[in-house]
Amino acid sequence: ERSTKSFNFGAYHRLETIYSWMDTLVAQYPNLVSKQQIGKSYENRPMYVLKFSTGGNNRPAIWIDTGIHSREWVSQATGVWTANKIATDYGTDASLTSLLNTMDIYMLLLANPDGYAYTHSNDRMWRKTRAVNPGSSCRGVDPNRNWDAGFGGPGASRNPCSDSYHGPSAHSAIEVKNVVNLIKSHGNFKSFISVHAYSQLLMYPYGYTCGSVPHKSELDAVGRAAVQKLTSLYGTRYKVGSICNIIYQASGGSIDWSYNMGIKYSYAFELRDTGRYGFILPANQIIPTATETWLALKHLMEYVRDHPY
Ligand code: PAY
Ligand code: ZN
Repeated sequence: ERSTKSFNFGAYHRLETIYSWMDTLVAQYPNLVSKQQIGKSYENRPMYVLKFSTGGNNRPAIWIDTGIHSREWVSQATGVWTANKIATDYGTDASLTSLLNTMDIYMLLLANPDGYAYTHSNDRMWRKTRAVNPGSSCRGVDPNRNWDAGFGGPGASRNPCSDSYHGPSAHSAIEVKNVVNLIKSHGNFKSFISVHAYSQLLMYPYGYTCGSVPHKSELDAVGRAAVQKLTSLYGTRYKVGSICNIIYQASGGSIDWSYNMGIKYSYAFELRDTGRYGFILPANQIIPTATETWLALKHLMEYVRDHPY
């Protein structure tokens, strides 16, 4: 087996390579990291979460998913780097250590495994799942239009051929349903963070309406402080706001669902860049992207740790 030391975090990898790297990480940090299968994808690929935990029983937890849209490769790559960062910094970074002494972190690195495999094998620009849509020759559901939050409303398409096809019903996508089941059965998530690319945004709910969430001022202030940390490293500029207000109206999104489930600290990142390379971000930007994003993630997680509810 390859050791994590020889793994190249500055490259994009295929699903099999990421899955085997996850096993290496678990083997290297058995007292901190474990792997849990949350179900299978439409095409029967296993879906795994990495759980970072120092013990306790169902501690308050932070959720981070990457790669819900398969073509947003810097998202999955940032997830891999971040998982490694959490494992290596535990015990040396005092703040992360204190966080993990009271909370757990769950990471779903490949939230859309079939789509990810397809971006390597057939179509680099594939976004959706690979579900067959009865009555249509077009495949795939947009897994970020399929959540039970304003489902089927504005900013989602009922056309199976659209990249923002919402699917036949909320949580019809097995990949979404698997996450919903885990979050509900766990019941103690305090933060839900979904990582996309690109546009350089840190967003909070809602997407399905431009109306404000009850905690808008807090979410906005925390988001701004997190982005300030991010920008401090290389000057990368981010905007902060609600999905509907800073990108577009989009219904059935994951963080709207998590927020309405009572997970107050629900955020979505849009990582680099602002469109020069877009989804085809050069691999030499993976580590800088992940490193700056980590500063924002850490700020959010520390805030969550220090503001129990
Ligand atoms: O939750 O991030 C969200 C909602 C907004 C994203 C979405 O459409 O689901 C924005 C797009 C994304 O990351 O999927 C932005 C990218 C650049 C796109 O495909 O348009
Ligand atoms: Zn996306």
